[in-house]
Amino acid sequence: MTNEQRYSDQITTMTRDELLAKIQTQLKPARFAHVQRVEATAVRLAAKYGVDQEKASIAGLVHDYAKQRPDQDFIDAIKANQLDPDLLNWNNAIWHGVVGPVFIKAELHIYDEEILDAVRYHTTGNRFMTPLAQIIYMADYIEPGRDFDGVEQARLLTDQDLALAVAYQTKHTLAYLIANNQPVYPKTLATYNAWVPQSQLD
Ligand code: DGI
Ligand code: FE
Ligand code: FE
Repeated sequence: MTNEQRYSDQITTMTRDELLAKIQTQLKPARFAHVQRVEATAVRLAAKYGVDQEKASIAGLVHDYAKQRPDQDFIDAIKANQLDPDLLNWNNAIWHGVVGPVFIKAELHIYDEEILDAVRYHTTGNRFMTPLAQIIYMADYIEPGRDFDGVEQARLLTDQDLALAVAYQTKHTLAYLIANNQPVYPKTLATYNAWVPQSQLD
């Protein structure tokens, strides 16, 4: 996507440049570079899988918009918007996705529910994910800056079978959390149950 690119007024009146500038005020350079790599990866996957490339661009750019906010912002937002009170028992790892759309709506004026759901589910996944949400979930995991055991397999699967790739990430994230004695957010477990047992994963 070129920098001058205009988005459909249905989603935002900002150009891509204007959106990037707003995101840059919220993120340190390394995180800002990450969201641009997720965008590029998501747009490529959108073209491959017949998904709206503009939504993939915007969702990729905004998916970590709230990642570097203070905890108190999330606590205030959970209370003010009467979100599930159980969220208060979690932390930034969960909040930046689930609560991120509160800030994306208020500050970026982006209201497209498919984009916002892709942000909500980008960390934990969800039982139901549109192809756009699956693409953001995978693009975040496989963008070229990622380097972990299994990332090459995840990249191959993402190009072959999106749902199988979602299952792969979900299984490996849950295994990682368990291996590290981390608490498992209920939606992460629900994603596992919805995507992994009936998949053709090895
Ligand atoms: O924001 P990013 O670093 O780009 O990536 P992310 O949003 O996918 O993941 C943020 C972190 O969240 C990652 O270290 C894994 C962690 N995570 C995912 N599901 C769960 C979780 N952490 C806990 N405690 N519980 C979960 O269910
Ligand atoms: Fe994230
Ligand atoms: Fe991310």
